[in-house]
Amino acid sequence: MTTKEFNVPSIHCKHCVHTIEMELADMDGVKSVKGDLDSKKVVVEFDQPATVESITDTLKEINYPPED
Ligand SMILES: [Cu+2]
Repeated sequence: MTTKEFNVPSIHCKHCVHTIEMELADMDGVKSVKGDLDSKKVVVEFDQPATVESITDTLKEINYPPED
């Protein structure tokens, strides 16, 4: 299991957090997703076939691109 924290500056309300949590939780290999409105961070626990790259791609597709 890998845990990765993503910075997602475009999170601006609880609906954003909800959308991100639902979309990422839908991915094969993603075990848990916890988004935080105040810090604009999303913590994802995952195994293969999910990867940092595939999670990043999904976040971009739904218009919540992660930043370093
Ligand atoms: Cu929002």
